[in-house]
Formats: sequence, C-alpha cells, structure tokens
Amino acid sequence: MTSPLSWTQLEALTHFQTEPINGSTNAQATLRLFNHDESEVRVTLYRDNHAWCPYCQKVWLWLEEKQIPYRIKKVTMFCYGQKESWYKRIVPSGMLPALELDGQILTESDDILIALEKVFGPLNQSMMAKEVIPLRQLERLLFRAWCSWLCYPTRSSKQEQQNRQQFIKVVEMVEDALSRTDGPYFLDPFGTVDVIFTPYVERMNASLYYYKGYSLREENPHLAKWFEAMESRPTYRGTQSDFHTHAHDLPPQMGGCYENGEPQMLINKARVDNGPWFGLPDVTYPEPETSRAEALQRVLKHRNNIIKVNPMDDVLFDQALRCALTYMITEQVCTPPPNSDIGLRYLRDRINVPRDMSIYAAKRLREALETTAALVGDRQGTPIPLNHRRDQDPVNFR
Ligand SMILES: N[C@@H](CCC(=O)N[C@@H](CS)C(=O)NCC(=O)O)C(=O)O
Repeated sequence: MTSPLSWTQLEALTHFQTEPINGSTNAQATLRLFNHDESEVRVTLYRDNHAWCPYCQKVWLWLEEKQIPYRIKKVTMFCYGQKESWYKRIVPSGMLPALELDGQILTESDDILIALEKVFGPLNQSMMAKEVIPLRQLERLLFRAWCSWLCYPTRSSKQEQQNRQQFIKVVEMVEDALSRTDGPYFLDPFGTVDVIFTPYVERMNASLYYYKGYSLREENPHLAKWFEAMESRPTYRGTQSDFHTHAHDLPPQMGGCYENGEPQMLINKARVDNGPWFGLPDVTYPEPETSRAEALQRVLKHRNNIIKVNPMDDVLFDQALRCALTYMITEQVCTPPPNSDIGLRYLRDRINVPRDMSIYAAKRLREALETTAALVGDRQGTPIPLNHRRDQDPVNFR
C-alpha cells in the first residue's frame, strides 16, 4: 500500500512527447504540415471538437493519407454544446465537416473529397471511377441496414431478428466485395473506398457489440482482415476510436440506439462499461510500450479542468486522481479517500478516444481508475446522458 505521488513526482515519471504538426496522425493538432512550409497550406478542415463526427473522420483520413498540409478548426456539435457563431457565419446550417480550399468553402463530405482530388489527385482511386461508385453505394446500403437495426425500437423479437438478418445480408455483400481482391482492402491498392467505409464500419463494430451482442469484426473474416490492415496504418490509428467512446457518443447523434437485451449483449455492455477493456475487439494491434506514459501525460496536461468538472470535492478528487495515476504508473496499490469511487468512475466514463488519448492509453487509464475506485466502493458516477452530451461541453475544458 502506497500513498499518492505528488503532481511534481508524477510529472517526473512521464517523458511522453508527440510531434502534433509533423508527426503521426493525432486528434490534438490544429495544424498539419507533413514537413512542408506553413506558407504552402491551402486547406482548412472544420471538424467536430470531440472527433465524433463520422463524415469528418472521412475527410480527415483522406488528408492524412495524402499528406496534404492543412489547418484544423474545431467546432462544437449541437448534441454537446452551442455551435460557435463564427462557424454559423461560414456554414449557416452548422453542419460538419466543411473545408476551405483556396478560400472557397465546401460542405458535404463526398463533394469535399471530389474537390480535393481535382486539386491534389485521387487517393489511389477516384471517387468517380467505375469500380468505386458501386462500392460507395454499398457503403450507403450497409449504413441504412445498420440504422434500421440499431436506431429504431422493435415491437417484437421477430422484427429484431428480421433487422439483424437484413443487416447481415448486406454484410455478406461487403464480405464478398472484400474477397474479390488479393489484398485486405476493397480495391488494390488501399484507397478512397477504404477511407469511405472506415467511419461507419468502426461505429458499427462498436455499437452492435454493445447494443446487440453482435461482433462484426470477429464474425466476418474479410472484415477482420480489413480492420487489421487498417490498423497497420498510422493514419487510421490516429483517428481510431474505441468501443466505450462510440457506445456513448452515438445515441445523441443517431437519435437513439436500442439494446436488444439478449444475454450476449448484456455481457458485452457490462464489459465495455466496467472493463476489463483489454481484449475487446475494438483494437488488435499490440499495445505500445508508451501507453501508460501517454495517459499520464495527457491527464497532467488537463488536470485542472478534469478536477474542475468532476462532481466530487476538488481537494478529495485531486488526491483520488493522484492515487489512480500512481497505481497506473508504479503498479503500487494506492487507496483513495473514502467515497471517491463516484468521482473516479465519473472520469472513467468520460475518457474519449482519440480526442483525449490513443486507444491503449485510454484502456490503461480506465483500468487504473476502476481498480482504484473499487478499493473504496462500487457506486457508479452520474449516468452518461442518452439524448445529449452536454457533460462534454468543450467550453468547460478550455
Ligand atoms: N451528408 C453530409 C452529412 C454531414 C452530417 O450529417 N454532419 C453531422 C455530424 S456527423 C452534423 O454536422 N450535424 C450537426 C451537429 O451535430 O452539430 C456529409 O456527408 O458531409
């Protein structure tokens, strides 16, 4: 049993550093240069502050793959706060993403990609190529089948089964499309089509696991290979989210996600919410050695806000948080103050990937918070709201 390290002692235990501007893909950067000069920047991407918006991820990934120098301006989504008035002057509907290219504002993610490829060339395949169009249509078909299953309440288990079958039928078409190439991607080589499928396939994998007990990635061999190949790309790793983040960012964005209450679903849900988080099929590449140091560094950077927004008393939560971090980094058990289980689990439930840190860093931090909380109690934090996420309003974190 150890006592919590001080903030200064904790600071001495991490040397984790990133290079947001020229280093690998990350959610924190507001400028990406890929070793170009800043004067060469022609593009600004307007994307959502928390990296929740799937259409933003599509454009983000494309720019990262093509290594186009660009600026990033982060905007609040309606579901978690108030839309910035400067953004509404540029895009009156407030919709995301938007892109400024040589001073011209573009909206609609597909139109943005079409405009970008006219200027910078396609990402291996053109959006309008004859082999690309049917795959783009297949992505929309899959999206609709997913929505029909996930986002509407069902009146009977028969209807639930029909929706499931309908989705699986489209997944089989996706498996078939993936089987037509020698490599793991939709076309050879990797390209636009993979970028287009990425945001929603990632969200399907997370949400169906959590709300329906269905593991897209584990039940479909071609999709499994596709995910694995995507995860070999630093661009994808930098934009990749995890099951916990999506399970709780989707309901307010989709207007509801409906659980089916089946035994496997209940098991999956409990695991995503309470751990263990290691081994979930949201990631399969090996954990980097730096995950604990990264988590620690990210908490240190934002500790004042993290403490401020926590429902628990600031002084007590400061101590509880240092206990969890001490345990995470030294593996020495550190008992937090009585009643701090609620505050620790509140934070555990609000770590966001990739906004706050990478997928493995988040698993380490959640695990440390849960283990520390469990030493003093089994109470949960304030429940995560379902129809909005104003608990995540970025104004409280600035
Ligand atoms: N068809 C559009 C869809 C864009 C869209 O639906 N954006 C959502 C977020 S994913 C949005 O901006 N909603 C407003 C908000 O949530 O603030 C596209 O492809 O860009």
